[in-house]
Amino acid sequence: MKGAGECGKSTVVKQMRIIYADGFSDIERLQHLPIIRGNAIKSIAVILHAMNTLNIQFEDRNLDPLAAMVREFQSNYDLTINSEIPGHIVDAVEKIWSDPNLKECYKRSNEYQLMDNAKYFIEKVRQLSSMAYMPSTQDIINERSQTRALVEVMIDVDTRQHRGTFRIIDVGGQRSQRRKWVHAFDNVTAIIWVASLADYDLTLQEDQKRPTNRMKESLTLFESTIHMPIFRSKNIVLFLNKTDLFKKKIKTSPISDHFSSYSGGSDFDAGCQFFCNQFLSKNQNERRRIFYHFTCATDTQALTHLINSAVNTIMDDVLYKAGLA
Ligand SMILES: Nc1nc2c(ncn2[C@@H]2O[C@H](COP(=O)(O)OP(=O)(O)OP(=O)(O)O)[C@@H](O)[C@H]2O)c(=O)[nH]1
Ligand SMILES: [Mg+2]
Repeated sequence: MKGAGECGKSTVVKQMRIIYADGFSDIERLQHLPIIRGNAIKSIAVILHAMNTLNIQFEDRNLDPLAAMVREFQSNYDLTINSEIPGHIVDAVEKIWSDPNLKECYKRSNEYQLMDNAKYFIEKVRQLSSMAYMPSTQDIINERSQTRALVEVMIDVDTRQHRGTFRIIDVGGQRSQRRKWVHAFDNVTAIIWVASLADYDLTLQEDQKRPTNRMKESLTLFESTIHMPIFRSKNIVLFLNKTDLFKKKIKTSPISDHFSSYSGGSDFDAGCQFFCNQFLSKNQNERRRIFYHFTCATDTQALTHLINSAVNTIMDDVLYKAGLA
């Protein structure tokens, strides 16, 4: 699994566990609870911070002290010690979230760094804070937790066409993590490259001083990685991900503002194809094959078919190269 930060690699791996293995045990679900609660609190705190930097004030100025209290709580929130969210913080988050000016600030989230599923977690904050809360599968799929090590997962897959054990290596995509990549990929069968379509109007989190467009960084990273000697002849399965977010944002954030050669307006298919071609055109090795899919990695049902198809492609190729097909 490769791709830039936050594009959805770990989410795809979680989905493979749901599709082919048993998903998550209760013990595992509870281990995710502090992260999930932290996502809710962090999301609202990030929007509050953005209100300051974008110079937006609450419509209801009585919310100012509540906002200060929530930000203070978040800055001391240590998910390794105590992940509970007290009732007065939950009340404050709900009141703040109902302010129309805060919602305006939320809509401008491409101007700052907000996790994709912020709304999902903020709107669930009361449920999440209950003592006996057991995270759902969808909570775990929607959660944001940066990968900071090489994570190896073994999954027995069965697509009806093929059966076998897959060793999947999930890497962190942020800049600081990328030097670890080469060591882990000495002998891989294929690369599953994940890219977020929703990145086209976002800037890179790691690069606050010199804003770099995330999609452009993802394309450059793709080009340089696939031409590294150890990957030069590997086939690639390309997941162009976050189609749900892409579909929404192209209506209000024109692609051509960020990619001047694009002329397809707000048409979803034209946008998808444009970015797909951008990736395909980076490949200099004509004998290498790139199989692409447009995905929404948080939608298990829609992803099942695409993952089956990707796994079949990889297995067909293994058998072909071994002379067995
Ligand atoms: N709405 C939506 N959210 C998605 C989609 N794919 C991933 N996400 C969310 O995007 C966030 C980042 O996903 P991750 O799987 O952690 O990304 P990653 O590529 O592993 O990130 P790093 O580990 O930092 O490299 C998570 O909150 C996911 O739930 C998608 O297709 N749609
Ligand atoms: Mg990850």
